[in-house]
Amino acid sequence: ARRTLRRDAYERTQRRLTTVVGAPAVAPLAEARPGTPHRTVYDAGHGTGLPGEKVRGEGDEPGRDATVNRAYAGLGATFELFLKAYGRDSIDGKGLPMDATVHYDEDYNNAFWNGEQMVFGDGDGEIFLDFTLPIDVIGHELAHGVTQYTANLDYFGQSGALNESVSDVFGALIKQYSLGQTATEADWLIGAGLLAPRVTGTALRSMKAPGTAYDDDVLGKDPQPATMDDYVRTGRDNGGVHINSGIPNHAFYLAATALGGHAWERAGQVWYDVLTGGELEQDAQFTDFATLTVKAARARYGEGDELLAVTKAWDRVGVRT
Ligand code: ASN
Ligand code: ZN
Repeated sequence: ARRTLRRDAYERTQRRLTTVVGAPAVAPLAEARPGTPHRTVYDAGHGTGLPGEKVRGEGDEPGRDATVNRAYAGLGATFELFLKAYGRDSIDGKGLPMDATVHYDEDYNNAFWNGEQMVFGDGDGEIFLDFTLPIDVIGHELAHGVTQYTANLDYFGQSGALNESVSDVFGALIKQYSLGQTATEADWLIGAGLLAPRVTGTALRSMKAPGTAYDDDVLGKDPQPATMDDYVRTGRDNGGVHINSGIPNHAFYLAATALGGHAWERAGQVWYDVLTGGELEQDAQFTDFATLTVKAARARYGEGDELLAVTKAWDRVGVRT
């Protein structure tokens, strides 16, 4: 019964969050010099007031709180990938200051982008640990900000699953970039190290093998499909945005590993071009996104390996291009 209660509370949180994630942005004024991050980390002290007390600003030395230091480093790694790989200056492309609040609420089992800033819970220690532990989770939440300022994909159904997938793609790339990993060296997991020891699983999601990240009494089985054959029709989770994201996630994994080398360079560039190119509609479906990746691969790299890898990847997950 306790487990059921905990799971219900978790799902209520998830439902509440999805409304928060869709909130419109109010952009703070940019203060950083072009090409440098402007990070601020706040501590909510286990309350829900945002942003909380400022505990580390840009250029400040690390303090005693490892959660604060991880959030600061994760914001920096995200800023660096977008700048060095794609020439993008922060979340909005115009040097937007990056704010994060840690120690949000008590036993809070999530992290989210609220339209303006990052928020991280500490986890309850029974299902989840501290949400700043996986750098790809930090990257995932910040990538929601990038999507909001670019394609602004509607957070429902297939466009919502694309919104989720784009966050997983760039989250994974931020981890790979910060570790200097190639596509074949990477684990392609989202949230490795986040599950509490008693949970049977490796991560929140797997881009390599969607549906295999966990299988557990409390969390249930990872519901993600890898291909359109297993597409899940549901009204929950905004129409399965965290579920069907497995399909575009797996397509990216297939394209990136077929190409080899650093996934942020060619596969990542193609996905970035689609996200920011102005042709992706807010209500885009999988096939719309897939078609644009083919177009973007051809535009940037011509009739070569990139075009072939991208086309084959979508074909293998059953999405028409
Ligand atoms: N951490 C979740 C996400 O970024 C929050 C949510 O359920 N919307 O997708
Ligand atoms: Zn997300």
